[in-house]
Amino acid sequence: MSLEEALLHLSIDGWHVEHGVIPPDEVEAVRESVQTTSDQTESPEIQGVDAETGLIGKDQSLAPYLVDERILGVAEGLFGPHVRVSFTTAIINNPGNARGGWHSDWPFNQKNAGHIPAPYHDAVTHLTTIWMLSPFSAETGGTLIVPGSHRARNNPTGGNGVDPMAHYPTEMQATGEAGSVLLFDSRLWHATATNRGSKPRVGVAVRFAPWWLNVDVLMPGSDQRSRMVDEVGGKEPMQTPVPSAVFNDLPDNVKPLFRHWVRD
Ligand SMILES: O=C(O)CCC(=O)C(=O)O
Repeated sequence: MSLEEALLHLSIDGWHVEHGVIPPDEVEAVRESVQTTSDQTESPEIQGVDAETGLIGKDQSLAPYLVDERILGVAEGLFGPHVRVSFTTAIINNPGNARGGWHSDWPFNQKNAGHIPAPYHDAVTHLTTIWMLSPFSAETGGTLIVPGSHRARNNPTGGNGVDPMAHYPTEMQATGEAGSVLLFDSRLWHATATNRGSKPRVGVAVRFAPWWLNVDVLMPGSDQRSRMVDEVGGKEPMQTPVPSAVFNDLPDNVKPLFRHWVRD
């Protein structure tokens, strides 16, 4: 699929799967590395799901693939040449994990301290990509999505009348073989599905932000985070900084995506 077609799908449907981004003979090594790095911390929100935040500072196995034109080209097509990565989070859905609630991602999740209040504007502002390091299928728990929901001005985290835990009539699952990437407008309603297979479903969420979107609230110790989260007991995901030693070893074409997050 051409870049133009991918951007069209994203604008109309709110999501798109790009197949074969990580070659089949390389994806196994990335999956093993990410699984080894993940310290099996269960997400406080969803039983059976392990989440490793700030992954790039701990594991760089995915780094060379992030600049693939089929992914970075979309991010730059939406946000211009100074696009930045805002989150890298390993997500491991262990067999039998609970189903999660419908939500839009940061900064549209109305339960986070850092959110754009609903009714929010109708413009693409943040891009979520989920890298499938093992097969995503109906059985293994391919991400649940509601196509077209990115155009709504609110989502089920904001009390919009949709029960976050109920099946939605037009829901479907995004599927793909290992090495594929699910891309979606971060406003798209989505949810964790139950893994009914026998092996962990391994993914990495990499989110992209335009240069003009303030991501400081995600940085531990930042003044923005202090005033919006720490001082008022707010809830907000956190992304640990990238140490300069790690940053210096990243491929040169990957560095621009992370230079704003380097701290020692
Ligand atoms: O792992 C999935 O399929 C969904 C993850 C998710 O909902 C999220 O990262 O916001």
